[in-house]
Amino acid sequence: MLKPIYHSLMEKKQQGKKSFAVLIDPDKVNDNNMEQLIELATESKVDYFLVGGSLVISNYLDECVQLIKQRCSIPVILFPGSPSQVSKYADALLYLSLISGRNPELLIGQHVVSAPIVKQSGLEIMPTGYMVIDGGAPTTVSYISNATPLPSDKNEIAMCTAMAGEMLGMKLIYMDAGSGARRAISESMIQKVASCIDIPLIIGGGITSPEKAYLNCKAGADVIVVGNAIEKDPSLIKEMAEAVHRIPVSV
Ligand code: 1GP
Repeated sequence: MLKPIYHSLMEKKQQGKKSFAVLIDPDKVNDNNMEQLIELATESKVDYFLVGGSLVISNYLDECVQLIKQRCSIPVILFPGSPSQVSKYADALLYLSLISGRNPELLIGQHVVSAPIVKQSGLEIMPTGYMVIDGGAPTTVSYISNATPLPSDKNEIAMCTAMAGEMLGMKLIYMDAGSGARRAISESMIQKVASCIDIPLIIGGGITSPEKAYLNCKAGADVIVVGNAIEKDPSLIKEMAEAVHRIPVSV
């Protein structure tokens, strides 16, 4: 089966190209601000939309994904916080296993329950080793997951976790300090993890400036995800995308 999004991620990784993804929390948007966001994202050459959240309580997921698909050609990747967040209108789904935690429900339990729905969805499924890194304060993901985040200064644990994830067959590693994290993931941790895996590395959580996005890419991130900062100031999209796309030209 053709896996176009993963293929493009691997191709970009091989070429040293970085991607910028805007995270949309369906609880925090409506048709009006989505239109503006889609326009800005298209102009700024955003690579992906990630849609989802640790706690989605509205019914706006399907509509939100459909609106994006009608208005632009930016691929939509689901980033589900629970098995209920599956929309057949998206392009792909991060099939997340919380490998930094020791909560069996999020390592395999919820996957077993949702497997038939996920399989029937027709979405491109991307097995993803999800690592929550301590971001300096409890975030929704750290609370909801009921799992201890990986300490932010334990680069070796992060490296071994990512390596184990890759050897278990994960196709992506997503290191996340959690939405609105006080402290984003350090470049030294990104660099160490990137140096010991061959699969694409997604970094998110608490990235609020284009400089930080740029430094994360320089350290080895392949995809930068920003949600909160763009919710507060959508005009940041352009600068963030430019900072990420500046690599590899200026390294
Ligand atoms: C959270 O990685 C994402 O899961 C994005 O975080 O909202 O802090 O940008 P922010």
